[in-house]
Amino acid sequence: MQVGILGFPQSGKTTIFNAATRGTAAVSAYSSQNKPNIGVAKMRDPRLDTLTQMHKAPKVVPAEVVYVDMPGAPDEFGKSAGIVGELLSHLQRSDALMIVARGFEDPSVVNERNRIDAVRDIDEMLSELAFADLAVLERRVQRVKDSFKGAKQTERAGLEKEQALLEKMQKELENETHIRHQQLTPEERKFIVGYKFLTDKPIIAIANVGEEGISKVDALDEEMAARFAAQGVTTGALCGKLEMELAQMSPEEETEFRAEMALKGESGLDRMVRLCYEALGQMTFFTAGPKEVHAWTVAKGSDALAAAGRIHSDLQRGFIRAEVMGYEDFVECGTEVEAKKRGKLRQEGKTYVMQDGDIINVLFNV
Ligand SMILES: Nc1nc2c(ncn2[C@@H]2O[C@H](COP(=O)(O)OP(=O)(O)OP(=O)(O)O)[C@@H](O)[C@H]2O)c(=O)[nH]1
Ligand SMILES: [Mg+2]
Repeated sequence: MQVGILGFPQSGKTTIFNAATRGTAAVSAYSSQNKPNIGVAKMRDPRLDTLTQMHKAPKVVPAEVVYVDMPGAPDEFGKSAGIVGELLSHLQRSDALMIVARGFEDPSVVNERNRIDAVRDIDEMLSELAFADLAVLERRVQRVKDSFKGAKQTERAGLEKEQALLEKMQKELENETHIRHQQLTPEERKFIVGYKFLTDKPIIAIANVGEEGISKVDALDEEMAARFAAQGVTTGALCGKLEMELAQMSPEEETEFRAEMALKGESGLDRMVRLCYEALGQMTFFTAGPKEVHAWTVAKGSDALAAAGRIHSDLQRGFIRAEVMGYEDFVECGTEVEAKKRGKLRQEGKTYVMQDGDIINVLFNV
């Protein structure tokens, strides 16, 4: 799953990218970079550690999130030039979007936005995303109208339907209802997939507060949630600079530091990954054995066949059945043999709906 990070110049996008991916991309007090940074964050999950211990497995593979950190694009934002070009195509390719808004005061870091106001910046950024979709919709409506001229009688009904749909979406988007939250039929949803609308993606908005604002994080968290929940935007406040420094420490040092600073146990990094993951409606399942313990993600509500396909296309193609047990059950039983004895290791077919934490072994034949 890919998350695209965007925001006004100098808001701390690359800093937060580094925090999330434990990366070391250059951050600077002026916008210089014009290529996106791409990095991978491992998803921490305590269940993974427990399973690894129980199986004494030498290899652990956490689930991953790919982050793409966009350059500041000073010419493209806030001047209603819209989101275009390479930036647009990176965003279109992402499964979720993360808006980073500046919430830190620092006279040494250029600020083109005259006053620090994360809520205002997020609001404008959301408008930019909506504008980008509106531009696509307008162009498409025009094209449909143009094609009426040469259209055969049989094609007209389809074109009329398309025009009505696009205009309905346009109107709702103008009223700030993101495409993701518009009432569309499954058929209509299928029809628009190819457009890769930006407001059809889950959006997470992060306020990047400075060390000096750390005490205000909870209040800002609440303010943002109240302001953006109606639009279906997930929000959070954190200190990017501090998180980046913590992400570059060893896990032991990090834990110690957090305790000293009385920071919440969950790191900003873990929290962000979790927000993305929840926004995307994903859940985790495991494959676990003496050789390897592996965490996988799949959309909530997926069946065993889809889960098998996440592991390998052969498992999906040659699916016979799956042996499934819940994480809690396995931990309680201690071993697979015991789980089987107590009837906790179940035989399930293709259509079994996967539950978060399921441990699965797919029997297959290709
Ligand atoms: N004081 C302070 N400075 C920060 C904080 N977060 C980021 N910065 C600084 O702000 C400057 C810009 O940070 P970046 O992470 O490069 O911001 P960006 O949004 O990626 O910038 P562009 O890609 O150029 O648009 C750097 O000098 C950072 O060190 C913070 O929480 N506090
Ligand atoms: Mg940057």
